[in-house]
Order: sequence, then C-alpha cells, then structure tokens
Amino acid sequence: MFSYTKVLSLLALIPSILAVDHAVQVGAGNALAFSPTTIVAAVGDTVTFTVVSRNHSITTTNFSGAVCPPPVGGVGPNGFDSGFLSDLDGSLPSFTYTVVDTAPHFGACMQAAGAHCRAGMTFAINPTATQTYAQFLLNARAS
Ligand SMILES: *[C@@H]1O[C@H](CO)[C@@H](O)[C@H](O)[C@H]1NC(C)=O
Ligand SMILES: *[C@@H]1O[C@H](CO)[C@@H](O)[C@H](O)[C@H]1NC(C)=O
Ligand SMILES: [Cu+2]
Repeated sequence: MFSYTKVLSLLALIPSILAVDHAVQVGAGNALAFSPTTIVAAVGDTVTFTVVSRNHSITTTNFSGAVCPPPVGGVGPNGFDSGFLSDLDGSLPSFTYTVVDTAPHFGACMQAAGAHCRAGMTFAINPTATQTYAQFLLNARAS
C-alpha cells in the first residue's frame, strides 16, 4: 500500500545517510600535528577531531598574516574553537564540527602561545587552488 507519509519520512533520512564523518587525530604519536592535515568535506558532513595526546585546541585562524596563535573563538565567518582539550588523563576528548559552508577553513592549535601552531600543528578544511594547505603551513611557520 502506497504511503505518502512513509515516502516523506524516507526522503528525510537521505541527508543523514549521505553525510560523512571525517575523523581527524590530534597529536597522534605524541606529535604536534593533525592527521590528516587536509579534509575535503561537503556541507552537512561532520569532522570529528579526537585529541590522542597532550593538551591541544582545534581553532580556526587566518590563512595568512597573523596565523599563530589562533584567537579564542576562532576566525570566522563560520569559524570554530574547541577550547583546550586535554588527553593528559587519557580521556581522548573529541570535538565535532558540522560543515555549514563550502568556504575554506584553516585551523591550528592555540597551545603554548602559538608555539604548536608555528611548529606546524595546522589543518585545512576545503582548501582551494589559490589557498592551499601547503601555503597555509608556510604562513603558519612564518607567523
Ligand atoms: C591545557 O592547556 C591550557 C592552556 O595552556 C591550560 O590552561 C589548561 O590548564 C591545560 N589543561 C590541563 C588539564 O593541563
Ligand atoms: C586576521 O587577519 C585580519 C585581516 O588581516 C586581521 O584584521 C585580524 O586581526 C587577524 N586575526 C587575528 C586573530 O590575528
Ligand atoms: Cu597543540
């Protein structure tokens, strides 16, 4: 029996079925690094950052110029900031960002007054041909 309500409820499920979660490890191998460093994600996808060592933040910042440290609250529009998340107690804290636009977002760790960021603890969500992750990393190291 055709059920209009059932079709509608099935259609409503489609975005959640197609949305992807991108897992990013923060501090794997005790390194000052995000892995992977580049995430290509669609609107509606989530990015789950899990801190697996030390005490770090996941915070958006400028592509160039004043990159490190990223500011509290992150650089927007649609920026984000996890605040400090410590795995010093082995709790593997995580932070999930839901992608709300197709713009590039560049991020870093704000720990140690920007020292982690300048050491290369950086990542990019949807970098572009003109704003590449490689250039952002150079900008961070020089900032
Ligand atoms: C994490 O780092 C921040 C900033 O340095 C600090 O304020 C906080 O106390 C640290 N957390 C732990 C559990 O060490
Ligand atoms: C990011 O860059 C803008 C434009 O150059 C600047 O006004 C702003 O202060 C920078 N943000 C931070 C947190 O440094
Ligand atoms: Cu860090």
